[in-house]
Amino acid sequence: MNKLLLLILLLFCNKLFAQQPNIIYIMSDDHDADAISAYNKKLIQTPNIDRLAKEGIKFNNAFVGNSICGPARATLLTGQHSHKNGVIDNRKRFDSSRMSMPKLLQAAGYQTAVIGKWHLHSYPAGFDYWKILPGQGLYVNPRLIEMTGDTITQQGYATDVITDETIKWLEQRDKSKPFVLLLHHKAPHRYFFPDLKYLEEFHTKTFPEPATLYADTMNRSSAWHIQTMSILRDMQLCSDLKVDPAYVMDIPEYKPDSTQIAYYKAIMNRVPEKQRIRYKEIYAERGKLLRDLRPTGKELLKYKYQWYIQDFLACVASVDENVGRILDYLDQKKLTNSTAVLYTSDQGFFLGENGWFDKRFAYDVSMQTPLLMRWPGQIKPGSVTNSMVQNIDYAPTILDIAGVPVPGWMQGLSLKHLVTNKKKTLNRNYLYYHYYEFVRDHTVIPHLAVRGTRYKLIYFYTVNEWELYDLKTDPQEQKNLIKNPAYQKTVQQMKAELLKLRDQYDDHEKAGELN
Ligand code: SGN
Ligand code: CA
Repeated sequence: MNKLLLLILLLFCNKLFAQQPNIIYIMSDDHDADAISAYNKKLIQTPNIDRLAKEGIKFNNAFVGNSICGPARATLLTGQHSHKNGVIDNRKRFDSSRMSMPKLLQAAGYQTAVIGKWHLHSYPAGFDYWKILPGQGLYVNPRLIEMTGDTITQQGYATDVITDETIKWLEQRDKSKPFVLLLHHKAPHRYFFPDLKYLEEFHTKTFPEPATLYADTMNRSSAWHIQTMSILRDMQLCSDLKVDPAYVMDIPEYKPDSTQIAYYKAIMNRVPEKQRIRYKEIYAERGKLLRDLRPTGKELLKYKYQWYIQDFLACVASVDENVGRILDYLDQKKLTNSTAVLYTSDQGFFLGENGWFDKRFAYDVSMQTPLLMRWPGQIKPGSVTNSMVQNIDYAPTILDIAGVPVPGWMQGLSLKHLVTNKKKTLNRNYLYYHYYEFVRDHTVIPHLAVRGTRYKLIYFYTVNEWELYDLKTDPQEQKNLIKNPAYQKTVQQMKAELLKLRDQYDDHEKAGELN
């Protein structure tokens, strides 16, 4: 009798699971949408990532709530803004005893896994399987922490290794259950170290410069003055751009510090011996040019920009190739139709706009993130949406796709009905933003922001400075309208929206009273 009951229960579960899709969430690190050809054709071709747009939906207006790594990851797990999930900056540890999206999925019978970058200081919880990079992780022969707590070294290039590990797990998972897999790449994060085959392809290319590459950032607000994310001034020759220190050691204006020299030595020691000569040969071209031409100022920026973009895009090429490996795997195993696939980044990234690299600012370049989603049979191929969505929405969306109720404490909205076309818009006209991390790295002043479809208001609260941008007439956010008499009504209205969101999301600790 009991056996019969068990059998009925098992059959019921199987039927239930058969209807529950698998979900693969792929997130790379610092991958700006401009470096995906589905968004922008001027820099790189990414046919595999584009396949998700072709066979699914592309979000033109996906944003984060705090443009930095750890916070974006904690938001993915909780569907909450930083002040609620506790990870307001990269130094904070995620309290893994908290309830989270993976724990809810696990309780609903899903098999859960996370592989790759984690960066939340505590170990993952709510996952049946995990294998993570310690901290930022390494590009070459990365170390990986296993569930036993042991750290192993895996030979190979990080983006390939993380995908190998993912496919290994997909092969040995319990195939009777649906799964949710978080695949988190390290690339194309700083110091942008490419696989040799893609460096070969990209190091000879010349890329178009953004319109604001040579913008004067010193005579604007305090935040623009204080930031240290300038390609010309802050991007380092021997680490970021892999110039052999031997070429620039004796040139005062290029002289590398000990960190850069140590990095160059370490990375060249780590690359496979067979490739080392070629890596050095390619990068020697940069050293020779500096030694022989001694460019400075704009001329130097011109070269640094090209070298930066070459390496960055070559890293992206590996990410694209490896997204292709996952999609091929799904095809081969006939899992494509039963699996929803999402691709995104932890946030956007400056690719030379304002002369900058890095992220952090509430400006669209860094607040925006790519988001593509394929879910066969549910999302119409080739769909595009301009609805404003935010990374607080990812956890509710994944739960909703899995058929698991979204708890009230999550602050995001499920995008399921938006992507399946059952709902035309989300009931939300403004997005909330709060950046906290004021550190030596890039020294971006903390700020609050509110983004509507037309205007954005930013408040750098530690220096009491405001900015207002008209995103329609000034999408590059170059003209601060805060003091313009014609915009004072808009300023008041946006301030009211900011206060409303602050109350709604219950964020009252850091910024004090707004006035
Ligand atoms: C490192 C980088 C920074 C970067 C932060 C945060 N410096 O500290 O450029 O902003 O990580 O990046 S480095 O010299 O160590 O490369 S994040 O993606 O983890 O948020
Ligand atoms: Ca990042």
